[in-house]
Amino acid sequence: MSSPRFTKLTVRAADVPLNRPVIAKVGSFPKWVFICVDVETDAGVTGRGYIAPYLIDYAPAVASTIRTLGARFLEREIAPAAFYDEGMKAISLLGKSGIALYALAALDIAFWDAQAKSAGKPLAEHLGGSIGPVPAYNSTGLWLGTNEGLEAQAAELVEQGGFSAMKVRLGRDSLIEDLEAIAAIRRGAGRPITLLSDFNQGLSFPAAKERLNSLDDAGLGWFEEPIAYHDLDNCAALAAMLKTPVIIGENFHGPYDQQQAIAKRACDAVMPDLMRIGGVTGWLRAAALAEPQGLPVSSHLFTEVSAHLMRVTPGAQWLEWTDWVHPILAEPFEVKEGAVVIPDRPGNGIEWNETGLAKYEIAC
Ligand code: SMN
Ligand code: MG
Repeated sequence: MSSPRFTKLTVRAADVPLNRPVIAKVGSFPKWVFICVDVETDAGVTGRGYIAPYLIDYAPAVASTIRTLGARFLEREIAPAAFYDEGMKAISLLGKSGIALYALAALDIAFWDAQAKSAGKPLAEHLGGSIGPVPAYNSTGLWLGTNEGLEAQAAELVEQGGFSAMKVRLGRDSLIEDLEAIAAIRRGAGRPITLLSDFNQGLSFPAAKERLNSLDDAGLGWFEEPIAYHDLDNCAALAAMLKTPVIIGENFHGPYDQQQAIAKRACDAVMPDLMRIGGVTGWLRAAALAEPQGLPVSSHLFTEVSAHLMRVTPGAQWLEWTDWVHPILAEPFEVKEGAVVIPDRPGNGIEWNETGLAKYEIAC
């Protein structure tokens, strides 16, 4: 059976309001910008995917790069892994990272969806796995700012899908504030939860040594990105010093960045980001690099496609869950007892809610 032929590319952008605005060391965001890709084929299926490049002002640049890169694959039989390698060569003079890599990832996600759809299988099955529950943590709140209201918010986050895990952003102005935030969340949750923490690179190395040492007995599930992500030597020093696992990875641009972190023993666990790691193909290669080290792998954003990938990832740990894309999805994935349910339909499960997409669409 031949693969479907890629006949038409559509790229759209949407700026979707968030229920709880993001307030983190990397920035504050009342809305989240999505770039949505449709890959039409001659087989009657359309591959879909989205990326989210944070900065709305750059949405046109990202969309234009997707269109330029996508044009080289038009009229060809879809072969995602081969297209990924060819795409990497094509962007190498721009650098195999940043916007060029995001564009490749966006196409790769949609190509895999088209191929899985034409095979009639959910992506997880197409990749050799099975569909089933994916343990997830609620990442839609507990941002920086005042600690007031954290207790009530934690109660809401547990309620929202039976979650037993959530993530707090730490590195507040003082240790006391971090400790108070943790206590408020545990009170609000009302039952034992796994509480993960994210510093979003907000600490200097000396400050991280002090702060993380003081938080090491707080029972947190992990310390995420305590210091600048590229400072692998000092990440390694922190990982060696602390009992709580140190996790990095949302800023790996492609699998080789992850390989460098592994070689430096910079972390105890990794969390590739579907967009920055290079889409489905990039993820699979990163997962293969983590396995021989026995490193747990968690996901960063992009709940739907990451859920499929976690089903074929050795050492899969926590799926990051947000509902940010829901207003533009036809059928958001369900969450039951704190696990994401992968829908039993062909492909990655992403179809657009065209009304929602039209409502939030912006020029790109
Ligand atoms: C994060 C995600 C999205 C916006 C800001 C911060 C965070 C995470 O690093 O890991 O969820
Ligand atoms: Mg993070």
